[in-house]
Amino acid sequence: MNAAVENPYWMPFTANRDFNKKPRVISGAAGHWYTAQDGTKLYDTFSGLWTTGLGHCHPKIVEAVQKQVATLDYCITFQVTNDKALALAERVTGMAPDGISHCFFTNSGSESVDTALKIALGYHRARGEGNRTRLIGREKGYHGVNFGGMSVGGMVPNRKVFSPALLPGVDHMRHTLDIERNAFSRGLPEHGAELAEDLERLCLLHDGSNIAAVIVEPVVGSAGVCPPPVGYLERLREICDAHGILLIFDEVIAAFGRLGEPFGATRFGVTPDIITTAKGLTNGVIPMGAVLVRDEIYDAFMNGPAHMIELFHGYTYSGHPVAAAAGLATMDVYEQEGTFEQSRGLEQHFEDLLHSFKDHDHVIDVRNFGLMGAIEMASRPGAPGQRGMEVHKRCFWDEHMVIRNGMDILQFSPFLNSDPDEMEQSFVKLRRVLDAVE
Ligand code: PXG
Ligand code: PLP
Repeated sequence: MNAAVENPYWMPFTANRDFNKKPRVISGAAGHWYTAQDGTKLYDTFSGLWTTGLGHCHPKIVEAVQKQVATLDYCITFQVTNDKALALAERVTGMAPDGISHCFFTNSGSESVDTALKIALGYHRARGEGNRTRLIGREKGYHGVNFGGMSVGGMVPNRKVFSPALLPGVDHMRHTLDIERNAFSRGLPEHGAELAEDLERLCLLHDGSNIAAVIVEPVVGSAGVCPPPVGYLERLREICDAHGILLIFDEVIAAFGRLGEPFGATRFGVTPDIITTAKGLTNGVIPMGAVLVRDEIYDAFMNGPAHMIELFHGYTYSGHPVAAAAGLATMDVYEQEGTFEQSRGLEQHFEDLLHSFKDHDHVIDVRNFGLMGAIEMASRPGAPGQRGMEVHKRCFWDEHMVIRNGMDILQFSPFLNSDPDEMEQSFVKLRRVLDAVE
């Protein structure tokens, strides 16, 4: 097939023309391995797309989904709900920090973020502070691709084309990646807590009373795994408290075991006002997201005539019963198999394997926290991203391994229940590839 002409699928975040020259197509999976269309088994180093921490086709989740789809396939989601959505809301808020006991369902991380921003604006207005409209994000932040998330996000290529259409009234703090001072930090970098003062400066500039919310990923994911400097998140929380600003943790990647805890918030001991999630909520099996909010936020909306809708927001598929059944089965497995503890137990091994690349000629930094890791390679002069793409393709074709690269940064999201030897083998394969590429 001449895929460049014939492939009708416009693939997301993909170099379509390059892909079409030699398509990489998966048609099956089990546990920690994908099966390509030609039958080749490929090791998955990225748990899907940070999604599938329990491995692929987990029998308990498969069973729950099969049963649900034959019992209640869909149910109107407005003014009526289904038993699975109710049960999942109870389950997820039960794992959250104290004081967070309501959640709103979405279908993705992008929808969770836009929902969170809308809730933040609605909350302030409901309390008579409708002037609090400014939103603060951070350079290198990834908050999905919808207009709100893109506006607070800080990934240049995602914003460039849409720049004139982004939300007004948004500012960005500086990012915290500082390779000069923090290269090859194991875990949280030592330097950079002072960058949280950017928020204080924005409060001075606009007056804090005009700022609605600040959104950050507790550990930056997409932009190449940047753990927060020691003390940084704590300081953001203090500044938000001092100015009445809502703190949103975007935990689309961090939640549900990736940091060895139910949430990044619980791992760091810093409680935000809103937590956005998706991915690990259903092990990636059915698309679903959830936005968790502090009780004061929910309560602020519960005014006015009781027969009236309090929040004019919702998706056709909010709380979809099949997604919720997948979510419930996922939570069951996390609990029954002790997944979060298992994830925590793998951290040291993962860190050691990543940092064994410290002395490789191509490598300029290694970063990790929890089961999130990145190896940053130097870019080829005049061709940023080319070396990373070549590593990705060689891993696929030569080593039968799916790895994720963001330009020249290789990202790793091992299974929460990885086999330590398999994990090690994946880095042996990676080393062969790094040695082979120029
Ligand atoms: N927030 C965060 C923190 C994310 O990581 C989203 C929002 C958007 O979620 P949806 O479900 O709308 O994609 C994400 C998604 C990567 C990569 O290579 C990560 C994501 C998406 C695409 C690529 O790290 N995370
Ligand atoms: N566009 C149209 C014409 C619709 O009718 C709807 C939902 O009813 C949407 C967009 C939004 O779709 P969803 O609720 O799946 O986000």
